[in-house]
Amino acid sequence: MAKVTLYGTPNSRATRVLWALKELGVDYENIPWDFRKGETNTPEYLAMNPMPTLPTLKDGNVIVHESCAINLHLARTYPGGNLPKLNDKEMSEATQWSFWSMWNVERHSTEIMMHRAFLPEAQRDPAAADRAIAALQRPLKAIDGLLSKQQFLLGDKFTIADLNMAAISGTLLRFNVDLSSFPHFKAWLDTCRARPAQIAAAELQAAAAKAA
Ligand SMILES: N[C@@H](CCC(=O)N[C@@H](CS)C(=O)NCC(=O)O)C(=O)O
Repeated sequence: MAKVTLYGTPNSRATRVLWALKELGVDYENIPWDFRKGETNTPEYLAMNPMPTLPTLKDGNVIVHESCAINLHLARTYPGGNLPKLNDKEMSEATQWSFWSMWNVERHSTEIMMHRAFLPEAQRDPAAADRAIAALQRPLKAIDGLLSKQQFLLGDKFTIADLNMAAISGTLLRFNVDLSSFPHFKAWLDTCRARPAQIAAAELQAAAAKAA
């Protein structure tokens, strides 16, 4: 029997969790429910996550939603595979960078994605995407500065902190956001996203998108 169950089509933020599961080598089952088909709007799903959003993870009697929180849970509970075991200080820092990424990067990258692709054409506002790109400049400058001094967010090793931030930052590549002013961030992002576990998760996402 699989150790954990991940609810969410790979064609969603569940991909982030698939990346972590593959890095850690945790045995999992994926139930590919899709919000686009109303599959998360059922009493069964809403009992696990009061929002009909993906993903959600069930690990024994622990149920966690929010992709970055799921990944931190997995890294803490199943250290191993390709990810180093973190001590308490490092886990606090990984939590910090995960929250940081959601507020400083994902908030804006989601806006870009909505206004460049996901909203019905009549509702898209190119100026909103431009404002989101402008808002990204300050956090990207900060993280570029940090990564000019060290290889990864916590120092010299790839950790769940890098995974969460690089998973979130993938949207910037997808929508061709100009990263030329942030060469250290771009190099770090390319390194993270070249990892075999990320490539495997991205393949699952592409297959799910194709089948949809
Ligand atoms: N911050 C949440 C975002 C969850 C989320 O919005 N997921 C999208 C799929 S990528 C969703 O389920 N959207 C459906 C909806 O908003 O109704 C996370 O990282 O897990």
